[in-house]
Amino acid sequence: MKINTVEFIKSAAEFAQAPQDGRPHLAVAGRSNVGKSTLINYLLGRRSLARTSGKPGHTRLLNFFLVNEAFYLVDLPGYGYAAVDRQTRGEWGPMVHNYLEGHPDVKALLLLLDLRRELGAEEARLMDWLGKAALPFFPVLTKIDKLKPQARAKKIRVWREHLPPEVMPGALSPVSSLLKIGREELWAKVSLLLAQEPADGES
Ligand SMILES: Nc1nc2c(ncn2[C@@H]2O[C@H](COP(=O)(O)OP(=O)(O)O)[C@@H](O)[C@H]2O)c(=O)[nH]1
Ligand SMILES: [Mg+2]
Repeated sequence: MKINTVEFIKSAAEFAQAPQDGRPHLAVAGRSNVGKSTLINYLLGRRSLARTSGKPGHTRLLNFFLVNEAFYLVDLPGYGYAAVDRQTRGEWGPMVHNYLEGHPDVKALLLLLDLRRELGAEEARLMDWLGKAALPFFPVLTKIDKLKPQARAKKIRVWREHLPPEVMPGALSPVSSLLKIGREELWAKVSLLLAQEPADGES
């Protein structure tokens, strides 16, 4: 994907503040520290557009980036999937949930998973909920540079085996924002969902 323009549009604390102009949204979700902001910078070819931080829980807002004036890439708060866990209470939990479920332009979600971890109960619940909400999602394994090639390949196989059956084996995208691996493959998977005719009468 060629990135011609990227514009930070806004941070929203509420669903109602999200841009809604007919352009598709691609949301990026995952635990704090999984590498969401770093991946967004890598995907967009910008060094520090989305704020990155080693501190967990840094981002608590929905951050909207307009790409090529065609679609929004949305940096969700960490633990975004806690929104679907009724046991979890949090200020931004319901916000993410409402946004993903209620916004008409949300087309797909990148669900980031740290290669070195294992599928957690929250992620399994989130995938289940996304399936019920009929929201397509793409699992992305982050930080693959953290393991040496042999261990990495083994771990990727384990992830493939543990993902829910409705997730196609080819849907899993291993990436390293650090070593710059996986960008074009990931864009190729999601770009069809983001392709659309320009909206009528738009300025
Ligand atoms: N080794 C390595 N570290 C990464 C990678 N992506 C992110 N990180 C580091 O992981 C930490 C958390 O990243 P960040 O993007 O802020 O995560 P977020 O909380 O999900 O937005 C930062 O210290 C990043 O430098 C990667 O591909 N490889
Ligand atoms: Mg972040």
